[in-house]
Amino acid sequence: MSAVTSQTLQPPLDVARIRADFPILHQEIYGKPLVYLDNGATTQKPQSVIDAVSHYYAADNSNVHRGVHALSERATADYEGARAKVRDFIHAASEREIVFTRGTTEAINLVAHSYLGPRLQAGDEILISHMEHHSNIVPWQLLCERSGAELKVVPISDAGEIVYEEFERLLSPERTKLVAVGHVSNALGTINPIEQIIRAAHAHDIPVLIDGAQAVAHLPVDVQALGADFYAFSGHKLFGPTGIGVLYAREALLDVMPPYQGGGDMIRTVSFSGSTWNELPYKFEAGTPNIAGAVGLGAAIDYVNSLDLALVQAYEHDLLDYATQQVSAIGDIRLVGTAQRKAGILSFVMENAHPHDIGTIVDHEGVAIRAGHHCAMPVMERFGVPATARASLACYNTRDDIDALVRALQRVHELFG
Ligand code: C6P
Repeated sequence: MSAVTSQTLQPPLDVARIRADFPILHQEIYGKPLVYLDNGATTQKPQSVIDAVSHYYAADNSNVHRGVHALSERATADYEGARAKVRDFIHAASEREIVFTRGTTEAINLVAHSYLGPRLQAGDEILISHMEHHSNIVPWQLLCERSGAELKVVPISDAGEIVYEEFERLLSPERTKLVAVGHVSNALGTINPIEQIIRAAHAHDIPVLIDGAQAVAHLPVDVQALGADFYAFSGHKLFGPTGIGVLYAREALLDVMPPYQGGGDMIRTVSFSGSTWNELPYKFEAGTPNIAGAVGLGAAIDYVNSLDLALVQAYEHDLLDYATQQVSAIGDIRLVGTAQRKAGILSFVMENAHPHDIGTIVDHEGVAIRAGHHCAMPVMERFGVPATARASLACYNTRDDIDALVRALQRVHELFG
């Protein structure tokens, strides 16, 4: 009998075809072919997303949920169609659980303001990890300042993994009111054991927010299978436009949360004696929303669905292994973030070159990476560095891209080494 499984029979990712879908990739920077390795900051957009946004403005532009005319009906159908795509993409139970926001940051602030804010008292605790992005730290700090609650931080190991025993120790059945952790760390690439974290928190009825900003373009996400109470992500890191993002929240939670902002569309009735709120999810979408952004996000989800995220994940895993090997072989490089389970992020420092110098020199070789603290200053402090250089992968990157990065880093090594 053949040992070949249906898995091994799957065609590999057709990266040449994927690259052809992204017009921006086909250009030169300083006379060198562009190698885009800054996907953690934002991903590039396929032609289908650019076309969807352009078609929306050229053919359907109008306001949503308001007009009785044909254009408004079309715009509303486009906008709500995008919501249905998001629901299916993350396997939410209902469109009522999909709130459009400006991005991950606003989604987390919405939870801080409308869910946790009204519940938090002095003596309560919010539990996060040491590897969070500032968007999953500062909203909680602001709440703690106002309420007298305390922010508790789970330490991370030298490899950049959550110290799980410490998480269990810090999770207090009496005091912890929310656990908020990233699915994938933007500074280290670590994939956190969120299934285990959610199970442990739920054993004490503690809700969990997952910051999925760095996950959704790289791993399949099923919010119901995970049991996540809140899951936040940004469209622009998922091949969609900037200025649009999603807060997924369980309907039972959204039901009891007060509105985040007041204005048009979030009300049912308004009078000077008091107002009443629209049904879910509109209660949380005050004012004219980013309709074109939602349309673009819907097209981005169609695009990702056409690829198969499980294949993408396997491909990027292989590319990360290759990049890790090749980059570590360069003399004075130290990797920051060496977790067992990682997504396509390679953060590193060089003995003699500041990350900003690394970023500038490789840019002149056509290679775009990010250098800085990556909005994760506590991670930098934990690893004793002011900043790192970071190459972050997407499904359109190739081994040739990694080879170009390595050549550019060798140039840095020659100059500073
Ligand atoms: N990280 C990076 O280069 P917004 O800005 O709202 O779309 O996403 C914020 C955010 C939240 N959580 C994580 C884990 C993130 O990585 C980001 C954005 C970018 O790493 C810009 S700092």
